Amino acid sequence: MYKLYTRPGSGGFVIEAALALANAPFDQVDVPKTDRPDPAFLAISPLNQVPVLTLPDGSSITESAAICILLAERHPDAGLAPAADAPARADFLRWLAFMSSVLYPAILRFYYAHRYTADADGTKAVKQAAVAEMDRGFAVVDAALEGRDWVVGDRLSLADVYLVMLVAWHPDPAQARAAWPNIERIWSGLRQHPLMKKLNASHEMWPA
Ligand SMILES: N[C@@H](CCC(=O)N[C@@H](CS)C(=O)NCC(=O)O)C(=O)O
Repeated sequence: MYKLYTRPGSGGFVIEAALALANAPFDQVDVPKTDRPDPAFLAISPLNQVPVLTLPDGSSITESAAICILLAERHPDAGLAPAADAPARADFLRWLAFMSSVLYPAILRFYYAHRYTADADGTKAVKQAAVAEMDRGFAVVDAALEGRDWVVGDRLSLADVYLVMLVAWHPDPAQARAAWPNIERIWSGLRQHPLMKKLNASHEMWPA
């Protein structure tokens, strides 16, 4: 049985979605936000971050993109990602890596701005730069989605769920929806998806 360490409104959103889409039972542990983390949690998540997935063999894995890829590999019938030999596989890997290495860190710089400056008055500038960088990244994704129904291939994959999770964290979601119509097309579809609605009820990623 899997065990997912998560928190409402966190990157655990996409992992919960993956496990649900794969019909994989899991225990859920909500990890409180604290500056005094439990040493047992630090042993599996040295940066004190969620999500963390403990696998049935007892080992644990951090990094949302890696967890998505692993779950897609372990549950091939769920169609969480294009198969390893499918034409859309390269796009899946590309965009998942882009989102986790460009967009997610920019979002973190906004919400944890104090970590990115030694200047007590510097957080405003860090936040401004973080928004500019996330906007640059979302614009790249939006341009790539022109004329597309899904981020990769011709069906829902974890790349769509990951993208929607990230854009929902944009500090100005209304501006995001207006600025990136191709992302908004996918997001508006997923806002009607029964599983996303269910997850949103606990994660409150966007207004119901
Ligand atoms: N690179 C990690 C980032 C995970 C991350 O930053 N998680 C946030 C919640 S969305 C967190 O736990 N932050 C707490 C902290 O950094 O103190 C991933 O992709 O999973």
